[in-house]
Amino acid sequence: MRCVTVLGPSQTGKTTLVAKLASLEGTPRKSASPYGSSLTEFDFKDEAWCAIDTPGANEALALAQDALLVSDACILCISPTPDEAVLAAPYLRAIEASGTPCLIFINRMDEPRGRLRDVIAALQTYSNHPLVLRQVPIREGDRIVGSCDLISERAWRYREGQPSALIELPQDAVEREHEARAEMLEQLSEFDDWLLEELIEDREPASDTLFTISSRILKENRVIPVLFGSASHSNGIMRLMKALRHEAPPATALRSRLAGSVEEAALSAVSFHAYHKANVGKTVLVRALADGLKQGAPLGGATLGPLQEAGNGKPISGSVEAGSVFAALKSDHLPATALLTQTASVEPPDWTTPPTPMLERILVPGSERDETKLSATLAKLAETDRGLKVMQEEGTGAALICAQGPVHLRDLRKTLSEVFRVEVSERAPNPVYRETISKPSDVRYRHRKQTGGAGQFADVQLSVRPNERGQGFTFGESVKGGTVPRNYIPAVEAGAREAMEKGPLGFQVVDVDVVLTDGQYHSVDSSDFAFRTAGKMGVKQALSQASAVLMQPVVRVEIHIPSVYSGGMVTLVSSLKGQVLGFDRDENAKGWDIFRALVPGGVLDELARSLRSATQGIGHFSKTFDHFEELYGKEADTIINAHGAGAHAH
Ligand SMILES: Nc1nc2c(ncn2[C@@H]2O[C@H](COP(=O)(O)OP(=O)(O)OP(=O)(O)O)[C@@H](O)[C@H]2O)c(=O)[nH]1
Ligand SMILES: [Mg+2]
Repeated sequence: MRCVTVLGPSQTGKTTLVAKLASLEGTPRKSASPYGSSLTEFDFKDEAWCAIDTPGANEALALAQDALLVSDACILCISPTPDEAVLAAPYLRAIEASGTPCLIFINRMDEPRGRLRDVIAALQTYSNHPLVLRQVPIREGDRIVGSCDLISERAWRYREGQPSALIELPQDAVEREHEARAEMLEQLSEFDDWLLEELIEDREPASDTLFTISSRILKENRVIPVLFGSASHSNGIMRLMKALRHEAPPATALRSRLAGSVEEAALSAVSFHAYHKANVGKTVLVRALADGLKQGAPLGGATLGPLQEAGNGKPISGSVEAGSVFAALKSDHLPATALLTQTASVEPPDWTTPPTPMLERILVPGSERDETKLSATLAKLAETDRGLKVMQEEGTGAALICAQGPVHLRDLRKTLSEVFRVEVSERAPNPVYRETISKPSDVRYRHRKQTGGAGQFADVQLSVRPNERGQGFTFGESVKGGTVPRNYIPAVEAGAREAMEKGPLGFQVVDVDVVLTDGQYHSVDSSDFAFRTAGKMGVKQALSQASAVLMQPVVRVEIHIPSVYSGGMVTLVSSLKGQVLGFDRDENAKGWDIFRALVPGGVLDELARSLRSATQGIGHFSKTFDHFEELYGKEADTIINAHGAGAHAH
């Protein structure tokens, strides 16, 4: 079986294309698994195929990456509009990183829009691989009525719902065809010395030889051939399928491509998705890379449970061949995405890592029962969804999730509710604020209590001073003459530390130095407890007299965007009170820039939203905490009222 992923921007016709490819001969067998992508098995010229149709949403890029992990080749399906080429950028980036041989199919050619040449030029911005146009359109007025293959030089006229008819190339298309063919040959000759020689000698190579050459060049992943047509009108579909049949590499090539951290000979299979179904447990989708996998056979360190055909869910009784895609049931031991040997599962290559999730939300359970279930369920979901990160909110310990975007979040809540019966509501996480003091303060504090017999007594004199930024809390003592006995000093320090947990503004206090300078004790009534209390209360009092100031987190962000969007980034970052640090070309992705900036922690949600709308959902950022920065005035008051002492007072 050979496996091809169909990916590309939203609504470009991927699902229609897969349906058409799969029904060229016979009836497709389509999956109904609860999986964001869908698997279709079909036969073409006595060979079994599996097509993975991935959703065209930036938030679902991880699904496309997982599909590439098991694919011999992929089809990037795009619209024929030059202005929309940028939408393909994330996919081209993922395809190049994965090393998967790719064909581009420009769909919807029945709706005449920009020039084909402009579409290809715009796409080339995002690809290191030369894009090689393999067909030219035959036009009648505005409409495209057929195509001419540049290798065979055969011309075809489209017929609605029927195979295209072979025709004579119309006179007015001949010149254009010759030009395009010469360009194609020149591109191919860069990867074939024999062809280069032929061209220099001005000889016309035979089309059989050219097919062999172009097929080798695609197997070696040197170029991206470009074909076109219209899926909904069945135009260009047979040509595309034949290109796949002749030019897509066999499954053995995938095995060599994935070998690296695992020796090729030991690589038995690769898993690429998993899902939980109520009462059935974990199902893992797997592609076999070696013969002989079956129920009871060892894989990934345990034995395989029952197997099902990935296409129509029929039980598989015997063993499967290398190249087959199947569903492994009751497979809790298999990771969702991994390279599998008989005895172990190994992390998949780095390029499969999904983009850093940008949308952070706190999930609030609806009931006590949901509360206990929520964290276990989220942990389980994160195991099968690498686009999802699950953490805990600082301070509250509430479940903090990072999702790829609003659609991903909605799907997640749907799974929680429908599969796991956990109901949640959501809120934005509270940014982590801190406070410090801006002037020194000395206090004397006496803790004294007389309750019945034993009393409590401790007296401390404390000098509290601002520390330098980032120094945190420090404690010292300069007690002379044993006014506070040595053994009580650690208790004073512990009390001072406790006072740092929440300062007068309602936030954790940082960058403060406390020195115990003097005090008094009582031989009977003093205790660790009494000195700890005195330390805590004394420092609290000192802090309240030391002009507390709010500190907001400042976060360093790395924004990844196609270069066409770079122009707008300075305004976007400045409008969020961020500070631009600079930008560079992204060495790992052609046509992309990396923009570095410092932004206040409180605007991250807004940054994610603005970036989504400024870049049609393509841009994303990663973040790391940088430092805390003092914040004054109205802005600080608003925050204190919303999250700090002001809020707690209400
Ligand atoms: N005019 C025209 N419409 C097409 C063509 N191919 C698909 N469509 C239509 O475009 C719409 C989207 O098609 P789909 O196949 O669902 O597109 P998709 O890429 O799978 O969309 P997502 O999965 O949502 O990203 C449907 O209404 C199709 O009928 C085509 O070649 N020409
Ligand atoms: Mg679709």
